[in-house]
Amino acid sequence: MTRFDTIITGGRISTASDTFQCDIGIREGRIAALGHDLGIADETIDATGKWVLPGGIDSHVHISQPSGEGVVMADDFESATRSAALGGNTMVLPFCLQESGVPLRESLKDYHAKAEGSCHTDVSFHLIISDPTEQVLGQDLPALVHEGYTSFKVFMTYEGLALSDLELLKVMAVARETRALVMVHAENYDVIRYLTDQLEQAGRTAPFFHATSRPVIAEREATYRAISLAELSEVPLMVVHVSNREAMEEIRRARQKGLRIFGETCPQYLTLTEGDLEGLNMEGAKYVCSPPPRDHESQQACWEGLQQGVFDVFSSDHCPFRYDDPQGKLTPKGRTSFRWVPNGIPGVGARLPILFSEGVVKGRIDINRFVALTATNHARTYGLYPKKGTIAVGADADIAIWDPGAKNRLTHAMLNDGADYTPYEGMELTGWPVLTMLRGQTIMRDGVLTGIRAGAHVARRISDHA
Ligand code: DUC
Ligand code: ZN
Ligand code: ZN
Repeated sequence: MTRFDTIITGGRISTASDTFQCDIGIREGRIAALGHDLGIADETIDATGKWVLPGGIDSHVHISQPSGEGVVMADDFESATRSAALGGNTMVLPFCLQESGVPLRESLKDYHAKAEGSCHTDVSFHLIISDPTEQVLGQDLPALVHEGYTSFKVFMTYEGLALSDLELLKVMAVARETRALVMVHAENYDVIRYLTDQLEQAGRTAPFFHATSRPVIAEREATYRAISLAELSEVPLMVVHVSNREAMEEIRRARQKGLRIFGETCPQYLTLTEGDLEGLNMEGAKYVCSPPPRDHESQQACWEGLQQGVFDVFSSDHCPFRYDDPQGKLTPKGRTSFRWVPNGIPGVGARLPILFSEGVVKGRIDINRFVALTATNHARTYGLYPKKGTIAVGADADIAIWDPGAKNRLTHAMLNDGADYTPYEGMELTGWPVLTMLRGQTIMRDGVLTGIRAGAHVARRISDHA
């Protein structure tokens, strides 16, 4: 009988489409067999009473990204992927930011150097296009797509990042030519600038007013505009971090017209509201992210979007800054106005346990939808399927074993990222990943990392949507 490196026995396996009971034989990092009585292996893992799922893929995280003068992101590749592994993930997709005046390839080389040898999970970079020069559009992007960087993020807001409609169209033209997938941060820059100025003039500078300065209208309008530009350009589009019903309706309408428009939402839009930004003193800064968390009705809308398919992917938008730190949320400038509070919150470790508990355990989504939203659809969307994102013979043995009955009160210590808080502190959660396996190697067992840093960069194919 053929020998395996590892056999996982007795677990209940779920993919995006099926649930079944069988053993998994793993050889040389891949799933080599699914069946019963698979024979002998160097190691047997008993998963009786547990769910055996594809390892989570978080296709929207920020790691070691330059964040403005005097501000430092809380995670490097080691700490971010450490938290990811603790939370049942086997892959994350961070961004390589094109910095002003720096050739895109040079930035990419820097990110690779930082990631090399540090990662507990696999990684693959998206590109953020902040300056679509002729060199970038004509030379760099086509070559980089060819080399496996098959998705770009563009921003419609933020100084130094926001692209004009003309620039968005130029990037989309390259996407059409190369079949790359465009991801868009959709908020109307001028609306936000106008409201921010007004609020500051009225002395309304506390973190709470971050939410006031970025209303639903600003997100809905930009979502509509981005979709229109994608329609004109005949390219698929991923609208990331969608926070509310009105923006969702734009995506839904586009989909009904047959356009290839896709949506992503994140834990903060299911669990937080703008009320969280109201904390005493600067406490509200812990929840400053964009788009901001909205209200309970928006949370309900986002759940419907996850159930009904408006959203294809559920990502963390992990963008961590320490709270009690002058290089983080308490940067001196941030105390003068919400305008300067570092924008983003941590979530890479919490994403899966939150969706499992609030979604699967509470009956809002089934386990197959959970797998689709947290792994399979990320793999399909970003050119990784079927190597990643499913449990099938031939796929990488990227697996998370879940104890569906484990009860935990979430603390930052359990997540162990580089920040000093979690916005989800104290949530009562049922279900927790007890083992994470990357390409056949156990990287986390019972909340403890094994120390194997076998994570590698994965070049991606063209998106299934392109
Ligand atoms: N957009 C993101 O995608 N992440 C953090 C901040 C932001 O504006
Ligand atoms: Zn964004
Ligand atoms: Zn983000």
